[in-house]
Amino acid sequence: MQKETALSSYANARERYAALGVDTDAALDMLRNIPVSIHCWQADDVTGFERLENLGGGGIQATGNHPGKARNIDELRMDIEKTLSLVAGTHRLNLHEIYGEFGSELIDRDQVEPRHFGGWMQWAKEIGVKLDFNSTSFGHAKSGSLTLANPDKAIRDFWIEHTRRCRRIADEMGRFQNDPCLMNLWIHDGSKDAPVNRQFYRLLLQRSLDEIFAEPLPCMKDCIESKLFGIALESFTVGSHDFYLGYCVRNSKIITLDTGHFHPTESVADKISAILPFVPEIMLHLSRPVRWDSDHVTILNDETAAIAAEIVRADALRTVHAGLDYFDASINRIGAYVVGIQTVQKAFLQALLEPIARLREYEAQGRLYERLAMLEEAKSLPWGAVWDYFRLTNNLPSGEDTIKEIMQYEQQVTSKR
Ligand code: RNT
Ligand code: ZN
Repeated sequence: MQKETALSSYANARERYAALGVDTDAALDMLRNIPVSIHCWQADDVTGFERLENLGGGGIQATGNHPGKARNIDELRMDIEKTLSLVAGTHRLNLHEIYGEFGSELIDRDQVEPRHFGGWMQWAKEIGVKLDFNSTSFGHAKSGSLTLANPDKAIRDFWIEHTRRCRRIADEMGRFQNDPCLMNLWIHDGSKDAPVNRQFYRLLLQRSLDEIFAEPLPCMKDCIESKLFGIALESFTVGSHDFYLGYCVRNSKIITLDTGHFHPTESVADKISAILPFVPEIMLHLSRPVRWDSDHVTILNDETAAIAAEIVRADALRTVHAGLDYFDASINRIGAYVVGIQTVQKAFLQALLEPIARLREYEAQGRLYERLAMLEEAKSLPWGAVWDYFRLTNNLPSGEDTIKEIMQYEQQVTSKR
């Protein structure tokens, strides 16, 4: 697209929005400051760099065999740098424990230390990215179907030790980057068939969490993520939404809402204002469930747009954090990243451009037809011109050229792996 065309389209859009009381320049300033926590595991299909045998499993699975997945830390960093060069704004990188720099050492999960992430911290600082973190309890000989809720004390203790160590690593990251590291805890614990001791496992999990969180760590924040069910664990999930919602409310922990972890007709957007009064913060794993928790690339669908709108309407940009969580191995992985990140940004842009003052006025006055009609009008306002201008002013290629650049990177780099 010609620069002049983009500029004049923006000037028109700006005027249209101004007539509705919306300041497009202010919206763009805000958009630039919304970080997306980018999940490191799309780059290599959730493989990681452990020397231990990676067993897969744990209720999650990347499907597809598109060539070019990152095979080592250098390739993964290179792919993340390429991704970041194609998006505007300052973002975060969300690492899993299995992505540590273990070299040729056989480091079991209960032996992991902050030093295994020293290189990551240094690199992240150099490229101006903050880190988030996750403990990893899936894909390990001691995982089975139960980890922190395992009746076998030795196994439970192994995972408690792992998670405690991960919290210390997150704390080191937070201190190093002078910004709290958000550490997510997700475990797959559950069972294929219906158990008769549901409460027993939940009490075990509650006790394990209490032990894990006993150590105060000032530079990290705990987030806990529920799940509906995992593959081969269809009948019972110990860490269900209700369980963690209760746990987070009682213990002031951050709840992670993954858009793939609810019944298909449930709205995660609606949960935000319902939960926010009772928890300190919310972490989001934005994903796209197709029929089930399939971890497809996040796209600009009704759910993503509604979530961004809810956050903006609730004035919760500081307390609700946007992160990505999907792993599609069937397409270009850098492209998958860029689509997801830009989707989140587009959703926030639409939300920031909403003529909210006017809509609220209609609602307060009971002018319900006008509210409905204005919401529908807003959908076809020229937000695309504002988005193009955002790309232009951040020195990014146009949408079409972004696709070309990603294909070029595939030809020159990833296809040769
Ligand atoms: C799994 C959870 C979890 C994982 C990552 C890899 O269903 O969504 O967040 O995707 O920890
Ligand atoms: Zn998730």
